[in-house]
Amino acid sequence: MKISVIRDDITRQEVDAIVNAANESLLGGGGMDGTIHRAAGPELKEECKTLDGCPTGEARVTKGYKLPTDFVIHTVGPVWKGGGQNEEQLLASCYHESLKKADERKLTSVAFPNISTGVYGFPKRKAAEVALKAVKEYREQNKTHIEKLVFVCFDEENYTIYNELLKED
Ligand code: AR6
Repeated sequence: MKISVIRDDITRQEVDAIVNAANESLLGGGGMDGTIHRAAGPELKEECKTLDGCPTGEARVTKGYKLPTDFVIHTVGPVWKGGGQNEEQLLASCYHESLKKADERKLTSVAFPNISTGVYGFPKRKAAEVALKAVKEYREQNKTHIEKLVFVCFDEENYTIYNELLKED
């Protein structure tokens, strides 16, 4: 599993699955979630309605509809409340659970956004450290089908942080 970083819009990624930073209702929202729903078309929301939501730290899978990706893995990141509410463990769980869902379907390429670092307010550097640690742990502990994992950063700050952390690796 090769880990890389790009600066782009996640809805443009031609991978087997993109991960959506959703909320527990799974019925859409603002930020990237809204962009994904607009790009996928209304059928995505129809399928999401059948899922009955998703608890924070877990993940659910739908088809990608009009997106250039076969699947969307919807995961719900924690809202940052200062760090004492299990936020880091819950964020790590989003990455683990999303990778598990991709592996269950034998997918080979997955694009991740910077979960929780927008509206949910998770400090970006800490979130990037948690994300990288989580995916590397997953890679060490599992026999994965995933060959390509790309972190798609939308804002310059996240892109800079991920480049720094990946260089240190
Ligand atoms: N492609 C990739 N990354 C993006 C895009 C995009 N098109 N648009 C924004 N980002 P956020 P959260 C980055 O707020 O913090 C929604 O309303 C953005 O720069 O989308 O997990 C949901 O329904 C930021 O770094 O997600 C939830 O209610 C990152 O994506 C809530 O927001 C995450 O920003 C989830 O909040």
